[in-house]
Formats: sequence, structure tokens, C-alpha cells
Amino acid sequence: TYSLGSELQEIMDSPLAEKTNKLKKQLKKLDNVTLHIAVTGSTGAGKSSFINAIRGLKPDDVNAAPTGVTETTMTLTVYAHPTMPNVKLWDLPGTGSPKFKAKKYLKEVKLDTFDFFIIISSERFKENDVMLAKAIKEKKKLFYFLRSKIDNDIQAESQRKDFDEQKVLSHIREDCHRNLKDIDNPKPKIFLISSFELHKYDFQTLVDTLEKQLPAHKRDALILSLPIYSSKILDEKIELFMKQTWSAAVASGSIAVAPVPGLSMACDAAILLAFFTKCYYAFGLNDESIDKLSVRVNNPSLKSVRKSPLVIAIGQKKLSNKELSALTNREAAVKFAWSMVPVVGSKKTAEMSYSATLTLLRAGVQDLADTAKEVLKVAGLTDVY
Ligand SMILES: Nc1nc2c(ncn2[C@@H]2O[C@H](COP(=O)(O)OP(=O)(O)OP(=O)(O)O)[C@@H](O)[C@H]2O)c(=O)[nH]1
Ligand SMILES: [Mg+2]
Repeated sequence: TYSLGSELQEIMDSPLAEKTNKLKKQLKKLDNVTLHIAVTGSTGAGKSSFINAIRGLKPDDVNAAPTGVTETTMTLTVYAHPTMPNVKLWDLPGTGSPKFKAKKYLKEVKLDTFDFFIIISSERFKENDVMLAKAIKEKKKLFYFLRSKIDNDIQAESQRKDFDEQKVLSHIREDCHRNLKDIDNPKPKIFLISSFELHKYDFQTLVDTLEKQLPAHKRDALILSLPIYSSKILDEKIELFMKQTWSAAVASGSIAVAPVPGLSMACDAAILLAFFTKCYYAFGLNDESIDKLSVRVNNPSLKSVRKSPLVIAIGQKKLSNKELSALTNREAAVKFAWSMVPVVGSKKTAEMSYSATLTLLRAGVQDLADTAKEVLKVAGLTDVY
């Protein structure tokens, strides 16, 4: 079972006339909201690499941010997410120069545009990082410190006889806190990250923290945009889509005059397809995502894991009532909801078909989720967190 979240619960408790409109707005909101993430820090800290990692890209992918051992990012560049164009990642110019002026810098990059700042360092945090954080804090914006390239530290330390990964990590953490002691109240949050291995170290904690601190719709946009690096993130996406089925059911089910041919219920197939397609991309079931994952885990057979007729139909952008009807066979509960759908046009239709559509949408999300889980399992990524 999935909880609704306070925002949705409030809508569900409102009168039917209002509910429909509010839910439609809710569904649109996620498409309309834009999340702006600023990534900053000194030259070579790993800013561009981090941006690529959270866009699910490798350094040599087309559209990846250029990275390298020499100074590569001199100007402010914005990168859209490959499947969530409303999530923008800003690769800010480095802050390395000794003449760095935090306030001037923030004015130049237009501080107000951003939802939060990520300040990256691959070594000790420096004076410039502290100045920047203080200036951001003064403007009441969120910022997080990322200590990058942790895989390097672990690799180097692992040569030692008494190597203990947890000890190395807490040592780095303490060191970072020491260098940032001028920023207190609250104590700055520091996350240890490897852009090459997002599933390790503090990346999930960073995501969890952002989830708590961002407004609901921005948080949802963030979650949907993250690459699937572990079963935890997949579970979060599943939950998010399950919550959204409420809004999608209303948006599609309330069009009681345009039933899908052959189905004795009113629902707009275009809205269903759009909803499932969004889900398909977010769960990483599209060819491009699967190909990338295949390369990463060195397993060319991941594509063949996608056997579900629904998944195949979405890939071919041809969702018909055949696949939709098949969904209704998934479980008895769905069949039950189906049988309750009254004749189109009766007074109760909108509300009744709403519940049937909801059940249908949930069965669809579950079908996509099962396929995505199977892909993760075959890729050997199920117990990495
Ligand atoms: N091992 C390891 N290397 C990393 C990581 N992140 C970045 N690097 C390497 O560090 C170097 C610099 O990375 P970039 O992402 O280009 O750094 P940047 O902050 O964008 O640099 P500028 O644009 O020049 O300011 C590259 O050679 C990356 O491959 C990481 O998490 N682990
Ligand atoms: Mg760069």
C-alpha cells in the first residue's frame, strides 16, 4: 500500500467538484515545475562529472558535460536532464582564484534562480568555499557540501594493512567539518560522493536530505530525474508514480464521453499512454537507458528482460485496449473494479470510472515496476544499498 502524502490527502478530502480540478492541476504541476540545481566549487573538483552522473551519463556520451584533468568549464553552462527537461543542472564556473569574491560571483550567476547549491571539493574545503556558503546562507538559500572522488581516497587507503572503510569515511568527514567550522548554526551538511559509483557512500543520504528540504513538487521532479542506481531509488520512483495515479485517474477518467473502444469504461487512452510513458522513462525501461546499463554491468541481455506486453507496447508507442485489458487480468481486485463500471453517461459514471481507472493505472505502474525490478535483478544491482 502507498500513502498519499498530505498534499494529495487534502485534495482527496475536498468536495468532488473541486477535487477533479485540483487533481488535474496536481498532475500538470510536475510537468510545469522547473528545478534548478547549481553546482559549484574549485577547478577540477568534479563538478561536471557529478552533473553527468546524476543525469545518468558517462563522460564520453553525446550531450555529456566535458570533463578532464585540465580546466574545462570556464563559463556558466546549463544542462537539461535527458528525460526530465524540467530539471536543470547548472555547471558554474570554478571558484578557485585567490581574488574570488563570493557576493560578486553570486550576483553574476544570479543566485535567485537556483533552488539549491552544491559546493564540491575533492580535497579540503577552502576559504572560497566557506565564503560562498556564507553568502548563500545570507540569502536564505539551501546549500550542501559534497566531498567528491571518495573512490580515490578509499582506493589509496585500501593499501594499508589496517584498512577500515568506515574509519576512512569518518576521518574525511571530520576533516571536512574542521575546515567548515566557521559556518555553524546549523552545522553544514557534508556528503561524501563518488560520481563514478553513485550507489556507494552518501549519495542516497543526499537524496533523502533534499527530499526533506525541497517543496513537494520540486522533490518529485528531482526523484524522477535520478538515474536508477539502486533498488531504493527505484522504490521511491514506484511510490511516486503510485501516488500520481490518483491525479492521472481523474484526468483520464473524467472524460466520460470518450471511452476506449471495446472497453466498457470511460478513460482517455492518450492520457494513460502519456502517464505510462513517463513512468517507463523514469524506471529506465527505454532502449537508451537499458543500453547504458548493459554496458555498465557488462550484460548484453538486459533488453530481453522486458517481456511484458504493456512495456513493449509503450516502447512502440502503441498502447491499445488489448494491453489495457490484459492488465485487468493481473489480479482479482482489478477485475472487481472493472465489473463495477456503470454504463457511460450515467450520473455516477465519472466517480465510478475514476476508481476503475485508478485500479487500471496502478496495475500498469505495478507491471512496469516489476519489469524494472527484474532488470535490476538481472543486472545484479538489487542489494547495493
Ligand atoms: N576517481 C574519481 N575521479 C573523478 C570523480 N569526479 C571527477 N573525477 C575526475 O576529476 C577530473 C576533473 O573532473 P571534472 O568533472 O572535469 O571537474 P570540474 O570541477 O568540472 O573541473 P573544471 O570544469 O575544470 O572546473 C576528471 O579527470 C574526472 O574524471 C570521481 O568521483 N572519482
Ligand atoms: Mg567542469
